[in-house]
Amino acid sequence: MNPVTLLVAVLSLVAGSVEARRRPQTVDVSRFPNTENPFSRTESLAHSMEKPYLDKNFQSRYYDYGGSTFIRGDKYIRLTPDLPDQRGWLMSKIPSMPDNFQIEVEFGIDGQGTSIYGDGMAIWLLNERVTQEGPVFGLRDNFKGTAIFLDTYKNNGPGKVFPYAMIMHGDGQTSYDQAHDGLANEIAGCSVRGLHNGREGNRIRITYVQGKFLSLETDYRGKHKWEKCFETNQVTINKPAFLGFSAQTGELSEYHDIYSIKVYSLDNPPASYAEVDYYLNGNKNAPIHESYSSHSSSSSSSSSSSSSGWGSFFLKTFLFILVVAGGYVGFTLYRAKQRRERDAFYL
Ligand SMILES: [Ca+2]
Repeated sequence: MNPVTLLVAVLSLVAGSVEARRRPQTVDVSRFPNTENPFSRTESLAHSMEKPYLDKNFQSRYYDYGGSTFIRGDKYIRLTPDLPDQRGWLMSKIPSMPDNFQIEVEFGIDGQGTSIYGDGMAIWLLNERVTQEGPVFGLRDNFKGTAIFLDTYKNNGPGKVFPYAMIMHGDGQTSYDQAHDGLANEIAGCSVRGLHNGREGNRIRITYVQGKFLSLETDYRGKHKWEKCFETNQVTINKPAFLGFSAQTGELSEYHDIYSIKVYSLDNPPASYAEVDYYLNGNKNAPIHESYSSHSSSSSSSSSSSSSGWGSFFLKTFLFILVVAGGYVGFTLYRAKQRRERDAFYL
């Protein structure tokens, strides 16, 4: 192709992409018109636990608990006290997790130890019901299902700041990588520094939408602001799924308390974490993604994200033209050289 023709073709392609970029790529603000309850969240009472946790016969209809766990109806579900070598668990009796869900857990992890403490807490979505104590945050190893670990003690996690949250999928045979804080099977994770503190109001939220994503958010130290720890599309929650919680201490200790568990089904689920951040957290600078409908967005977020988008777009276009121009000069020089050589040959 003639280099000039090539350049013209490239410029028209660039012009075409300008038109494409004008279409909204922000979270579509018209996708969930019900702003009060955008994803049609419905609480699943069969999974929720709130004070006083137990009925008048001191039973829970939907959960079993064991090991070091004890429940004070006016205060907490204490998975472990701040004592060494404790293992405790709480496990749902019913495997019917909704297809798309949010789990919100309010909890507290603290104790006498101010700089070293351990070992941490786990949230389980298990394909088989496990009520057996063991070395993986209080529950037995070789689990089948998905686990999120809030690891407060660094065994050997180079480069990581602890406490550290991570997600792992267990196939029933793979062991938790105890020596390296789960590194061998970590799908996603983040540092949750500051999570070890005694205040009520520490929360985590897990959002799962089948075939789309799973995200973990935290809100601690009384900030009342959800922050993303991670999102991943590498996790599938298989069924049956028993929701469980467990914790353990070793030589070092801390208490692990749960104040409340709330599980919601998302009947009109978000398609991405960006939609959670936009609709539930009110983060109008949520990461942008392709719009789902032809409605155009006129919110301030679209103008702010598109203006930053324009900056990078012009930079990219400039670099692209530079490369094409460079190629053209190179090609011209090459042709001139060839011509000189040919002329030299014929002389
Ligand atoms: Ca650890």
